[in-house]
Amino acid sequence: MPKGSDLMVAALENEGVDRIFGVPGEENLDMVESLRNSSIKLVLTRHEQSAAFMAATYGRLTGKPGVCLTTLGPGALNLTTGAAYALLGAMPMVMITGQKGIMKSRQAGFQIVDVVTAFKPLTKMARQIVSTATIPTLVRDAFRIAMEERPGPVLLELPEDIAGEQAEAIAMVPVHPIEIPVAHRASLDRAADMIMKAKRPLIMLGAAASRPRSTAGINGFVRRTKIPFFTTQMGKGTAAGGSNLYMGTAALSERDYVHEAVDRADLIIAVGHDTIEKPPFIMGPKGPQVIHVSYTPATVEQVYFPQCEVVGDVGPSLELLADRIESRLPNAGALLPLREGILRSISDRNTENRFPLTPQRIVHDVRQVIPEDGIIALDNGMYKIWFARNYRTYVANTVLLDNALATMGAGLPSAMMAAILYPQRRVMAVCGDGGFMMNSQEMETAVRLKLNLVILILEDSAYGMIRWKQAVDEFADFGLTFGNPDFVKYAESYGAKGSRVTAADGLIPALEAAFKGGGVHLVVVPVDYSENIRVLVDELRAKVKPVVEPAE
Ligand SMILES: Cc1ncc(C[n+]2csc(CCOP(=O)(O)OP(=O)(O)O)c2C)c(N)n1
Ligand SMILES: [Mg+2]
Repeated sequence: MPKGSDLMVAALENEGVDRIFGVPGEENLDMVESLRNSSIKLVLTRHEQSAAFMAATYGRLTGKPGVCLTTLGPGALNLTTGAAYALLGAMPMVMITGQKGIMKSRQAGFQIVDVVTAFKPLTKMARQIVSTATIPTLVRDAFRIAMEERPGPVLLELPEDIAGEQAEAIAMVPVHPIEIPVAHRASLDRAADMIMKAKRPLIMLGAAASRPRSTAGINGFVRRTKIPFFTTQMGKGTAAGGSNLYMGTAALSERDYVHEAVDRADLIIAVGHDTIEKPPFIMGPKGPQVIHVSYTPATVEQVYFPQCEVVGDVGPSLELLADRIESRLPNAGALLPLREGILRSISDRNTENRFPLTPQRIVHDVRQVIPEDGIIALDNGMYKIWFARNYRTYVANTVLLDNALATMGAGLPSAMMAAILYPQRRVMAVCGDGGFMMNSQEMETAVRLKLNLVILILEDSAYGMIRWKQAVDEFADFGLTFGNPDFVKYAESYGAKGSRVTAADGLIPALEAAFKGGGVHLVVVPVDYSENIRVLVDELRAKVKPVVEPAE
């Protein structure tokens, strides 16, 4: 006779789960035993937060929920940041947490936290399993909810006594693919009409454009309409073939070079924009009209209120839209003449020989050693703006950054997940010295899993981004610097390799050697952040004047 945890594991196998990330507690021991006898691998991490970041990234990259496992109370609560990361980032994830028995209370209140309630605002669904008979349906429903648009995290709490209880053998619920309707004909006609009338159209590719199912249709749309496009930070790389139409990435909300095109556009076709991202541009009463094309309707925000919507499966809907407008757009390329100037300004001084290295030089050099399909996973810090702005991408999901929760600490775990899924590609984590230390213990996991992974640490001995904001806002330089361990020795103590860049032309050879050597290799590069103020404040203020005054 199976027990509850056997049914749980069978239900997970039924969903095609191959790995579970986490840190078990004693309440999960039935579950661990059932996993031992299953096809599913248990991947231990050194903190539950990284297990959640890894599971969420699995969901982001595959479209299927990643799964993580923790004990009750303290273990479960360590998932909160990961849950928020998946919720804001629209990444499908299933969290399974333990709990004390619910039929008897032999330890009174020890370690008991109302986890289900705590996770309500952080998930699409949070449920306690109260009977073995409901396990197959609850698991199937959890996966459906996690995967469905807009994807996100769900939590199932499996109490110890339900996990250990003898159960009837119950049939699993068959899995069927998620069907998303295509946009309505009337909305496609309305959008086609607006695009054909536009004098200076521009496409924007946003976060939902990066969903694994979106990208083929998007490429076709850009190629067939020949309308130039820009991307949000999380939409980078989604139009591969059309990169000669690429106008830039909006890493700032206004007054960057790319906004010269945005401000002049009279129509923006926003594909997959999700307003959890820091605004890529700010809509105002006089600015461009916006057509919102996505899986779900636009949330109306002060800075985003599209005049037309095309809601449905993005790829096929865009195909139908392209059918209506292809070869009927005399003004498609109206904004293209701005392209060269924008891209030239962005790549200004990116081979400068200064040491410590400038952020522009670091982005430039990283691009040289990462092939088109190579993946960089960024943590959160000042360099994220530079990578979003300056790093050219050709393939969807080759820059994994978080412009949603924008949490520190996810860079290394998300890179590890990418390295597990794509062992044949070059994968690199890019972290600040602050963010890296928030989950650096996962170096051990990466070494244990024998991953091929390069970790680049930008060292400024500070929470640089906040220090920059402090300076921009004219506060005194105070309270944001720290000391670091010797990162090379730190890497070596985990059985990884480490190297330090000591000259401006040392980064490319260090990264090449790290990739060629294989295994886990940490490279430290000192960064000169004086460029933050020089470029992102002074230069942009002087050179880029807003064409349209944004709304307050
Ligand atoms: C978990 C978390 N804590 C705090 C912040 C606020 N924050 C954003 S960037 C940053 C500094 C990052 O420092 P570091 O990783 O060294 O990168 P740097 O900006 O120095 O390159 C901080 C504290 C955050 N986003 N996430
Ligand atoms: Mg730093």
